Amino acid sequence: MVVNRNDDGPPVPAEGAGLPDGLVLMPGHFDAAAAAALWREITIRLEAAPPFQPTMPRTGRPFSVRMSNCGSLGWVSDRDGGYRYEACHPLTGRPWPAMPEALLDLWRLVAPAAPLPEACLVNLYAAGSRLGLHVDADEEDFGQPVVSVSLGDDAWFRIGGPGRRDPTRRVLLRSGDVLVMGGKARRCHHGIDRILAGTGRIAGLQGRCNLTLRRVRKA
Ligand code: MD6
Ligand code: FE
Repeated sequence: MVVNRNDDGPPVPAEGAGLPDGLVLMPGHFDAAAAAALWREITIRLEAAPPFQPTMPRTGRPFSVRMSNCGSLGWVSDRDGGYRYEACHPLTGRPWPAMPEALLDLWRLVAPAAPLPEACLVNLYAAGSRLGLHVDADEEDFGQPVVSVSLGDDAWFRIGGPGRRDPTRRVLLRSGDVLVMGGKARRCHHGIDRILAGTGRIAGLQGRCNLTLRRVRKA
């Protein structure tokens, strides 16, 4: 994994030590003020597109994470339709709110060659929420990275390999951190083991919010 402490330009890929190539962590890319400003942008959008609780395909089991989206496409899941991208909110039927400009700027910085993302998935974690190991696999274009921003409480992120049983390692994600999964890391299993409740310092954010930017359709 590359740990990028220099925010002057796009992250430079390098050989990782035990973590997949193409995984880049930019600790504190958003400072406290920028993280708080980004959260305010998200709260405005959550009023128009309220968080919903997705359910697993087939079983209908609810996720412990609540979700919403910004952008022209949003990730949704329910028992009958499964994992997919939709242009409208499943409950309101309205189009998703626009992507915050700060997130488009982030994408241009870390993925300057990539077409702009259509989707920003907003994941909201309460104290006991977790997200099981998964691969982001509902996009047409695996050639583009997934870029994530963490806000609020710290969380233990787990990442393995392309195989479900590959060995895993954990990485602490803190408020303001940016994590990029490109290259080989794009197809690696990952999830959230645990939220460290009460560690966040953003006004009006209890728990953790994670934003994942994805290019969904082939350009
Ligand atoms: C989370 N993140 O941090 C969950 N996926 O709450 C993800 O599932 C994720 O952080 C793809 C790329 C980066 C991520
Ligand atoms: Fe993911």
